[in-house]
Amino acid sequence: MTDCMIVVPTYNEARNIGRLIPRLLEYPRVRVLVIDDNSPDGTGDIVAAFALREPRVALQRRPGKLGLGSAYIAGFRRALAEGAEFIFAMDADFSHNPHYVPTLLAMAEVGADLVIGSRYIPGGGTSHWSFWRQLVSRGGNLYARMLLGLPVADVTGGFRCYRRRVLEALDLDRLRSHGYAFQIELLYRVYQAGYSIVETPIIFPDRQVGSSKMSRRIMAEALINVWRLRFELLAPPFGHRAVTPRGATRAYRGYTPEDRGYPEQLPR
Ligand SMILES: Nc1nc2c(ncn2[C@@H]2O[C@H](COP(=O)(O)OP(=O)(O)OP(=O)(O)O)[C@@H](O)[C@H]2O)c(=O)[nH]1
Ligand SMILES: [Mg+2]
Repeated sequence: MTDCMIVVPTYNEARNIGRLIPRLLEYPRVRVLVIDDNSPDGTGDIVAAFALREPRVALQRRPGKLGLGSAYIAGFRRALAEGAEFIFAMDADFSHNPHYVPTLLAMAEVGADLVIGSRYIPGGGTSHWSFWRQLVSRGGNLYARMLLGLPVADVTGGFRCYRRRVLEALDLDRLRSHGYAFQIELLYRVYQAGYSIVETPIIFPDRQVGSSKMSRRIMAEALINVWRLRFELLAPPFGHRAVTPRGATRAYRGYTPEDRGYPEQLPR
């Protein structure tokens, strides 16, 4: 019974993906879906060769680097369409150790709607990280957690297992973020919708080979989008288009109390 789909987004992971896939296939319940953004280093071709001989491996190629968030959304949609019950998100660079897959799965099976592989609960941690990297990660986590009131220690961690019903219930098209902010935004939506979230400790080593795609832009996006989430400016629940006086259409970013389903006259 292959009811678990592990979605792995890749961009230039040729030196990792060929080792990661066989490692994941050691778990008989697992299927692997790689979302590759036309990596110049040939990652897609390596995955295509696996997919030819192993039905539990699938590749979705996209025309160019379209960002991590949209890669996850594409992967989640396909995992849902293919009937997966447990849908994992995982990096290709071995920072997410395949060793933890059965633990995350077991916790989802006993009832958690979202299981997060967490660096910031007892037993978890990072290794071989520079001081600067630790500061950015811990600071970013604290910032997002406090602003959004999330009762989760690792809000940016990307090693997760979602139960099918969670991803089915959320409107994935409304997610607006691309990098780290994507993990925060999705977590916040899961939390707002009232699903159960649990964390399990993981040790997160720095990538051994290949290069990081983290950039100042990704960090800035996370800083800003947390505020946008806080004030519901990212994707208003009932955002609609309004016609400007000149007749051109523009996206309407704000929303009225009625849009949110409140009575017209709010009690004073
Ligand atoms: N499809 C796709 N995958 C991406 C994109 N950007 C990053 N990835 C993949 O997403 C995963 C996480 O990216 P990393 O570069 O490891 O980012 P990180 O883990 O935050 O940073 P490091 O810890 O420095 O490695 C890796 O598997 C990347 O190959 C993208 O634009 N499209
Ligand atoms: Mg990484």
